[in-house]
Amino acid sequence: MKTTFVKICTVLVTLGLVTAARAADEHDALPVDEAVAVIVPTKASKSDTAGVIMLKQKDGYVQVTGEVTGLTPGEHGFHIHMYGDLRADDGTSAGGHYNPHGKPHGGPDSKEHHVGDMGNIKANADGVAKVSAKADGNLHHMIGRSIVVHGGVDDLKSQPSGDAGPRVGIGVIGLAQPAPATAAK
Ligand SMILES: [Cu+2]
Ligand SMILES: [Zn+2]
Repeated sequence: MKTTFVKICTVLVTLGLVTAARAADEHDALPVDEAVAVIVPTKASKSDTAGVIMLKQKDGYVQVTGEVTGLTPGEHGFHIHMYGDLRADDGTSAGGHYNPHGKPHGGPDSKEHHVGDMGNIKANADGVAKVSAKADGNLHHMIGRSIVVHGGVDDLKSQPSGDAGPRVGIGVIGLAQPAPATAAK
């Protein structure tokens, strides 16, 4: 009797594991081709930072494009941060740079750097920065994290985050609607 019970339990556990594994496979198979982060000012910055950043999965990397406005002219640190958590007024609830491989901070062209290290974006005299950056890896793993724009320049070497100053803009990376919403009225 006891043996039968153990056998049944083993079968049930195995079934459970198989089901879980299948669910994980299906989850991984979900196509995540395009994501969007709508940048809003952090409350603490009292800035007008705003923007829309698109993230597209390419072969082995993620292409990051868009525009950020309301910046002071010059360079601003631009990163993917760990969490899509906007609870703190100063953006610190987004955590540190997205760094799944435990690397030191650097620039996108440094030999070693965080996956989230996209260097700086450069605002013109009108405070507008065109964004054209790259992040290594898989867009799927960036969903639910955030993009942060800093008040200062990322020096691409200071640890742990390039001494880029306060977080002035932040946006959660979310799935983009596949067909762009064209003037839905
Ligand atoms: Cu940052
Ligand atoms: Zn970094």
